[in-house]
Amino acid sequence: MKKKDKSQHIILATRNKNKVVEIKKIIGDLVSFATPDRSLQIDIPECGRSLVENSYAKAIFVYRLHGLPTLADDSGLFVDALEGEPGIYSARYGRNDEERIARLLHNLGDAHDRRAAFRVAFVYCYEYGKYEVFEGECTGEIGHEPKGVSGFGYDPIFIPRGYKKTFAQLGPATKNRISHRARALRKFRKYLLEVAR
Ligand code: ITT
Repeated sequence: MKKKDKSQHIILATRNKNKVVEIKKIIGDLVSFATPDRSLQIDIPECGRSLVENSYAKAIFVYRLHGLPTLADDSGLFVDALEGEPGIYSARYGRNDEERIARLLHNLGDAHDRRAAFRVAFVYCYEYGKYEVFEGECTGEIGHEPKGVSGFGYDPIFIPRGYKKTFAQLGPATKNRISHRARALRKFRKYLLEVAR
């Protein structure tokens, strides 16, 4: 069982700088990540029917550009009372975070059932046609108004289970321990340590 050579870069197929920060924070001690501008300028269509399909599309697209091991992340917030919305459409729910949050709170109204889950699917493409999937989930509920300034996206309205504050109030140390992304990346870490060379 060999630890992955830290001098070998893994390309991160995302244009979301906040994701890059979180991923590096959670697993950056094990591998080095690169995010070349060339790939980030290309808008990869998310037309899959699941997080895994979208993540796979991003990973394979960027792998084809660089021919280097590539990790992609597709994530979303699934709200029970909205039948899973915005789900895989989380990024397209509005033009910016403010609009997306406002739309979600409007659609949810004063619903009593505010249960929700952040989900993520990472696809790691390490050779042409060869890939692994790592999924993570963090359950919780939707607050009544945005609170906190840390993190990104829907963090100001998501209260993880077992807590009374939103991800945006709890801050990066807590989020990066319990989040959907942290859970999935722990599986990726295990894979790199035990399986990958
Ligand atoms: P890439 O496709 O370039 O990776 P993106 O921001 O478009 O970046 P997604 O397609 O995965 O990412 O869309 C996910 C949406 O869910 C987007 O609006 C994010 O802000 C939001 N999101 C994902 N992870 C989140 C997290 O940990 N906290 C809050 N919001 C999150």
